[in-house]
Amino acid sequence: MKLTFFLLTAALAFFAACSGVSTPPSAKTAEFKVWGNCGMCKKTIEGSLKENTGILKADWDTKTKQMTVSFDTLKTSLSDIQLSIAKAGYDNVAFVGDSAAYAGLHECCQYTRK
Ligand SMILES: [Cu+2]
Repeated sequence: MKLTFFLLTAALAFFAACSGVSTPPSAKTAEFKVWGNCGMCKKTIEGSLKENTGILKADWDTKTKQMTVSFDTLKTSLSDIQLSIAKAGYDNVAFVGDSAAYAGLHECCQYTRK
């Protein structure tokens, strides 16, 4: 009886710990290149996704220029994400950055375009 109770409690605790993580089953993580220079670029690139409610996590590496993004595939798509970044003026593997937005970037952020 005691053992059953213990097992049940353990199982419940385990389940609670798992469901506590808010990663939906439809979540997906993708990695792609975004051209940029510095920490300010990082803010702009990651900030361009702020209004996208499907984004779970977004991180752009200033050194490797790799964008790692976790998103809910039911709410957004990889090309939606890449398009938002391009609209902020940043070239990426899928889209060429918006020229007007690029021209408005800080001098140090005007990365060398391909
Ligand atoms: Cu910059």
